[in-house]
Amino acid sequence: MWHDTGTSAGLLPANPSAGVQPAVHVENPEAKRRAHELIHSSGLLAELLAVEPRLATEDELLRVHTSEHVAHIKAQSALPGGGDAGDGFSPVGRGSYEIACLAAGGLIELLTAVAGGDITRGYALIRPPGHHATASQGMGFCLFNSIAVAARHAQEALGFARVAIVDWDAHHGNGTQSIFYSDPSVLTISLHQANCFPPNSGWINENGAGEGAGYNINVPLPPGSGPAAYLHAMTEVVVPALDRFAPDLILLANGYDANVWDPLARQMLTADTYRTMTRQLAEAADRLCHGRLVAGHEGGYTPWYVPFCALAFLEELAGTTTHVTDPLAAVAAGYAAEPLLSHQQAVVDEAAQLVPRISIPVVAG
Ligand code: 3YP
Ligand code: ZN
Repeated sequence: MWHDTGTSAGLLPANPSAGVQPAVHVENPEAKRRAHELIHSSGLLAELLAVEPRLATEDELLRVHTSEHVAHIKAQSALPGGGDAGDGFSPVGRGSYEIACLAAGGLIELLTAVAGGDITRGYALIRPPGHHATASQGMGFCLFNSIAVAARHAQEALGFARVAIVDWDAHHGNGTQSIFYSDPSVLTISLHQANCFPPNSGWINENGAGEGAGYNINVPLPPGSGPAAYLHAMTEVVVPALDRFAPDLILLANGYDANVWDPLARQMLTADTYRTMTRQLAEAADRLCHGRLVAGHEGGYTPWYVPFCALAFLEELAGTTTHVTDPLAAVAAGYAAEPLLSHQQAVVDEAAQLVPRISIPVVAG
């Protein structure tokens, strides 16, 4: 929570002489801190095993990132006023290099606990987010691609051959896609709002290349997609793809910015949708990989609703419930009841046609 994104105007750098008044950056601790406090005050935290994070080492980052990118973040982070990760609106606060290392290292430590058999499922409530960061550039508030660093660590240090990464953040997981685009040993699947962020990224025809052809799937859902569209995508694309791939581990890039009140996307999910999607993933993990399902936090910018989405997610992940129910469910009921519309179904059904391209890959080496 000490990753300092500073005073900006929403997602823009403040610029008083151009009329852009300083305010708080949209990627700030509030939604995450309130999620943690609800997980605590609901009593759920007391039922969980806490895993202490550590800094990811430079060598661990270098499994995914270029040395130039790591050096850039380190240098920006050493400046008294911080700097930027690469695109002009992804602030690197003073000391954010170490905090980004802690985010990636938190996922690594969770995986270590999973590999050691202490736990089968875990959630790293981390920031900064990571799924937009490519090998050589930070963007979209992301410095290092924590979920990608975790996937490589799972393979190279912990002996998991096949890793599936599911990304249901409202924005395209472009960084993760690009890092594993030619690699059939890491299946990447992103559900997102079509053409939201990054612009012109995340189309169905981005399906992997070379040896990795078929091992990247995008489901670019139309703006306005709600529970029906997302659950159709889970049932018709994500779960069948996981079944064909038979991963040794499922990682989840878990953003809550497809929630109905998020300012940075136009989707309509509720806390209950996250609960249902989590159950689907957990059942797949139970069936395919001894229950191993590890999530890292990504986006989600509604401080008064993200906590209820995160609680629903974590209750379901832990296989329990608390006395706290979503107090906004009744308000969202109309949006949530939106039926599957034909233009949403068409996208999902087109993506579903890619699933048979997946088989259990034989990876040399
Ligand atoms: C980055 C600039 C405009 C949208 C924003 C998206 C950040 C995010 O939550 N990515 O998953
Ligand atoms: Zn997002």
